[in-house]
Amino acid sequence: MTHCILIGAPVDEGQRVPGCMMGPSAYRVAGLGRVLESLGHTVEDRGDVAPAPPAGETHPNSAIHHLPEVVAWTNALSVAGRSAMPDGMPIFMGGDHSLALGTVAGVAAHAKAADRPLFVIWLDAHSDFHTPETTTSGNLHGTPMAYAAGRPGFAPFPPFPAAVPAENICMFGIRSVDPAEHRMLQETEITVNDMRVLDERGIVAPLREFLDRVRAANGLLHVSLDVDFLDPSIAPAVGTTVPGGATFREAHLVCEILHESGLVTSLDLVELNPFLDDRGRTAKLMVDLVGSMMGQKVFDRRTRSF
Ligand code: 6HN
Ligand code: MN
Ligand code: MN
Ligand code: MN
Repeated sequence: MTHCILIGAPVDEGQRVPGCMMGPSAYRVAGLGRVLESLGHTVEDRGDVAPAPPAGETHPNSAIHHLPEVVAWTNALSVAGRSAMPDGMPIFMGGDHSLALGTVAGVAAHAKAADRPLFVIWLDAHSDFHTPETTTSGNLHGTPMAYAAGRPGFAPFPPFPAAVPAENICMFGIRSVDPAEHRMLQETEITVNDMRVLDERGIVAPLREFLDRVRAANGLLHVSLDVDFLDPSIAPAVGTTVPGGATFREAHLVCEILHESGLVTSLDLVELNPFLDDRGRTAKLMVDLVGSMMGQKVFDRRTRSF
């Protein structure tokens, strides 16, 4: 039994398709709390985080938009994440992926204080490995993984509390990487399980290899689940669809194996844009995936939602 702490992060400023701010409401409507309770967990909804007023930071890269807003979210979510960690498992309901600038920072601050290594699994079509200096879209949702890995070039963001070592980062489902991200990733030891790797090896072996490392190190494990990890045919409600994503069963299998591992200590649900959804289908699928990650079994669908 886990104490699940729902934290709404209605962040919309890290990209340009309005609607992600409705994500936390969609997860509540789709029954995220009810599904977790039906699986025997306790649920505490801490409501939506409210950032401080933006402070007016600027950056020489003129492509960047909403920098002060995203910095304010980063500070507020870092505090919310750090303070939730000792109490249970925070589930951050996004909100676009720029929220992970804050959530991973908060979790990393907790890990440092607890003297435990932090591991991150990034389930996404994208590597999100830009820095504010390299982004050409100016959309800061393309940067959180680089921030957590301790890449330079993140001023005026607060210094990342304790960089996550490259060996502790594993990406899954990748199929859209910009040239600058590719160059920077090649300088690191980050494991990039792109769709080609998953086509060839399947999900199970690469995931178990990573989870074995987490277990051996007695690590904390942060899961960042971007809706566009999923194939757009099953998850249309996202502004950055990329064909060739994870299937329904591949995604559930990842979540089921994560559950079996017993290692997950925090979770981001990001990029859901309910305005683009088809009768709540994507929101319901995301809730069902959290169910699998928290113990729902194929032959025990007490809370099957569709
Ligand atoms: N996401 N690499 C592209 C960009 O604009 O930097 C896409 C980023 C997508 C962000 O997946 O959260
Ligand atoms: Mn705006
Ligand atoms: Mn992402
Ligand atoms: Mn993505």
